[in-house]
Amino acid sequence: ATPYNHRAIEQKWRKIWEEHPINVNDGSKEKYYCLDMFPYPSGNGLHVGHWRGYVISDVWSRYKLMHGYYVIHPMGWDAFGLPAENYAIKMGTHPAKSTADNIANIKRQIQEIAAIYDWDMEVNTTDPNFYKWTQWIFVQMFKKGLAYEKEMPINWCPSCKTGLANEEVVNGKCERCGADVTKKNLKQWMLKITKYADRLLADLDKLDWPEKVKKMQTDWIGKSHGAEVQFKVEGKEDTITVYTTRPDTLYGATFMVLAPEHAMAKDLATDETREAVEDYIYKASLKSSVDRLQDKEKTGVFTGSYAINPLNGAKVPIWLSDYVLADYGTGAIMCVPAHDDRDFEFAKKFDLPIIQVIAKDGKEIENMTEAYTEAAGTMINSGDWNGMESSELKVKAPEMIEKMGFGKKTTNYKLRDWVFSRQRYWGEPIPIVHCPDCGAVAVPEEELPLLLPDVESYQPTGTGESPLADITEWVNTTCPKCGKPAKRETNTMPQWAGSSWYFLRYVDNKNDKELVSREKADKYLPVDMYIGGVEHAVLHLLYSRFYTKFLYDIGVVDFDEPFTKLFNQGMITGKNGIKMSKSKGNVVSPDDLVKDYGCDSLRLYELFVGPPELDSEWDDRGIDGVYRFITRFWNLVMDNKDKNVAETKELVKIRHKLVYDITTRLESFSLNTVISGFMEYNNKLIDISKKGGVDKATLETYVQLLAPFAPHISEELWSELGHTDSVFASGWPSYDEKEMEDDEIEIAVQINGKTKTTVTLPKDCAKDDAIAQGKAALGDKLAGNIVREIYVPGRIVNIVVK
Ligand code: ANZ
Ligand code: ZN
Repeated sequence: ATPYNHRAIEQKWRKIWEEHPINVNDGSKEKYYCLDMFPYPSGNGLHVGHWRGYVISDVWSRYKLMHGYYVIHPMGWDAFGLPAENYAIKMGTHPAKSTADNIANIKRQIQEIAAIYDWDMEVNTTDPNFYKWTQWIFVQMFKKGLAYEKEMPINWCPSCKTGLANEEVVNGKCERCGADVTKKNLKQWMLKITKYADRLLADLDKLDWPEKVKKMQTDWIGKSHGAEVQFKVEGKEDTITVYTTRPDTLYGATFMVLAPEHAMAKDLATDETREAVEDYIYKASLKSSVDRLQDKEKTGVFTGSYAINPLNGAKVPIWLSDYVLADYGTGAIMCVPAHDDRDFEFAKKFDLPIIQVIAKDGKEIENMTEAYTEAAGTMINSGDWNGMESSELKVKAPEMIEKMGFGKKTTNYKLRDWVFSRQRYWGEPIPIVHCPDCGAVAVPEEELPLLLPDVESYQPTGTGESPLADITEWVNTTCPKCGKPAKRETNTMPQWAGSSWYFLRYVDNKNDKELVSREKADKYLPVDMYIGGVEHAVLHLLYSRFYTKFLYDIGVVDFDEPFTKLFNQGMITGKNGIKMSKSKGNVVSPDDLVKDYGCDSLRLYELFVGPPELDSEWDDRGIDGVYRFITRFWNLVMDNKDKNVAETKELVKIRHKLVYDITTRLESFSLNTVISGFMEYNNKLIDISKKGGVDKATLETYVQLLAPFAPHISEELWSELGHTDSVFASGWPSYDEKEMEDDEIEIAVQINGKTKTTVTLPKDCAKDDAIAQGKAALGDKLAGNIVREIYVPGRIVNIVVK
C-alpha cells in the first residue's frame, strides 16, 4: 500500500479546499460563530502555545461544520497599542512598518494551521477603515455623556510612560511590562463603565462561561451592600461618614481610620499631633501603590481628635492609615478589631481596645488572638441588640440606622470608570477638539476617521503628553462648532479600544456607512463560542461586554452580551512550567515541526499534551508518538479498504462506542482524551484487522470522527474509501446506545437472598435457562429442599431453600 506522505497529502488538500471551499454560506444554513481572541502581531511570531488555542477553535469550528452549520470563523489583528509600539521602539522601525511586517509573518504561520478562517473577513485595528468606527463609538459615548474628562491622580507606568486603567494594574505592576506602577496627576478621558456595573453583574447569569471567569468579573465589579454611618467629631460641628458592610458590629467600633488623602485628614490634627500628621500624609503620597499594597506592617498616626459613636455615645480615637483607600466608599472606616483582620492587626500594633460583639456559642473569647470574621453568632456587648442573630442584624441594621437618623443604606462598587487616555503615539487619536470657547467638541462624524499623523519621533515623552502634541500643524485646527482656532486632543486610545468591538466588524468588514449593518448583525451575531486565554478575564472580556451593551442601547445591535459561550485554554509552557519567552530561550516554533511531521500531527499533538483548560509542558519528543499513531491508522485503512470485510457484532459495537466516546469527550472539551481515545481504538482495530479485517463502515466512521482534528489525512482517506465529496460534507456520525450494550451480562446467583456466586448470561436469557445455569453455578453449595426459584431478568437468580 502507499505509505503515508504528509507533505504530499497536505499540499494536495490545501489546494483543493482553496478551489472548492468546504464552509459555504448558501443562505440556507444556520450560522455558528466560533471566534478566536485575535493576536497582537508581535515581532516574535507564533510559538506552539499560540497554536493550541487556534487548533482548539478550529476543531470546534469543523465539528460544527460537520453538523451542517455555516461557520463564521474569522481572524484579524489587534495591532494598536503598547506591545506593537514597544517592539517598534526596540527595533528602531516605525510601528506602522513593523506592524505590517509582523502581520505578514504571523499570517503565514497561522495559515500553516489549516484552520477554516475566512480571510475575506479579516480586520486590522490599525486600518483607518476599521478605526473610523472605533472613533465613532467614542463620539457616540461622548454625546451620551459616557466619555468625559477629569483631572485626577491615575496609575502611571514609568517604563511605558503612560497612564493605565485599573484593569491594567496587576498586583501593583504594569500588566504590559511588569514595572511598579506609580501615580500621576493628569487630565484624562474617562469612560463611564460604572453606569453599567449592575447590568454587567446581573447579565453574567445569562452566560455559559467558566465559573472562574464569572467570579473574577463579579469580584472586580465588587458590589457590596452596607450602610453609611455618620460620626460626630468631638468638640466640632463636623461629621465623618464611614462606609461599612457590617453595621451589625457598630457597638464594637473602638476607633476610626481615615485614608491619608481624606479631605478632613489635616483638619483633625491638634497642635500636638500636627507635625506627625502632616509628615504621615506627605510620606503616604510618595508611596507607590505596590508599597501600599504589599506593606506587611500596618502604619498609622493618631490625629488627636475623637469621634462619637452615634449608637452608644462612645468616644473613639480617629487615626490615619494608608490601608484605607481614598477612593473606595467614603475613604473613612469605623474599625471593629474583634471582627475584622486588618483592624485587628492595627489595634494590636497601636494598642487600641478590642470589644467582641458577636459570640459564636454565646461565649466571649478570653484572649483573642485573631479576629472572628464570620457574621454568625449572637450579639453581645451591644446594648439592646444583645441576643440578636448577627447574620439577621447585618441585613436589618442599615434600615434601622436610617430610621435612627444617623446614616443610610447604601451599595458600593469596586469598579471604577475606565481611564481611557494614553500618552502614546501608536493608537487611535481621540476625536476631540478643545476650543477655548466651546470646550471639548467632538470631531464631526463625517470627518472620521481622524487619521493618525505620520511622525518621525514616536517615542513616549514621559511628560504626560503624547508625541502627537509636538506636531503643531496637526494639533492646531479650528473648532467644529464656532470655527475659531482650537487644538486637537493629543492623547490616543488604549489598546483595548479596538478589541472591545472587533468581533462585530468581521461580518461586515467593508461597510463604509455603518459599523455593521443591522441586517448582518441580526443574521450572524453574536458570537456563539469564544476561545482564548484566561488572562483577559477582567480586561478585554469586561470591556467588550460594556461596549456591546452600549451599542445595544443605541440600537446598533440587538443583543447585549457579545459572547454566549467562552472557553479558556491553558498555556503551553517550557520545561518545569516556565512560560515560553524569547528571553528564557525556551520558545518552540511550530514552523519546523510542521515541516517534519506535518500539520495534522502537530494539531493532534497540541491537543494531546494535556487537558486544554490547563497549562501543559511542551516536550518535542511527544510528537513522534502522535506521528506513529497517525501512520498506523493510515496503514489500517489502506490495508482494509478493499477487503470487503463483512461487519460483525463486535465491529458494530466498537463503532458505536467509538462515536459515543469521541462525541461526548469532544462536547465536554476533553480534547486530550479524544486523542488518547483515538489511539486506543486504533490499537483495537489493528488487532481485529490481524485476525480477519475491519469493515468499511467502521473505517469510514473513524475517518469522519478524526476529520476535525486531522483534516488532511482524513480527506485523503475518505477519498481512498471511495467518496468524491469532502468528508466535511458527510455529517457527524451518530451512535445508538442499544448497539453499545454488551450481549452478555453478569448476574448474581443467590441462596435465600445471599449472593454466593455470579454467572454470565445472554442479555435476553429465558427464565428456565437462567435458573438452570444459576443452579449449575452454585453446584455443591445448593443443599436442602428448594421451595422457590426466582429470576429477576438481567439482575438476580435467587433459589429459596428450606
Ligand atoms: C466595619 C467592619 C466590621 C467592616 C467588620 C468589616 C468587617 P467590601 O466588601 O470590600 O465593600 N472599608 C470600607 N471602606 C474602605 C476603604 N476605603 N478602604 C479600606 N477598607 C474599607 O468591604 C467593606 C468593608 O471594608 C467595610 O466594612 C469597611 O470595614 C472596609 F467586622 O466596616 B467594615
Ligand atoms: Zn469653539
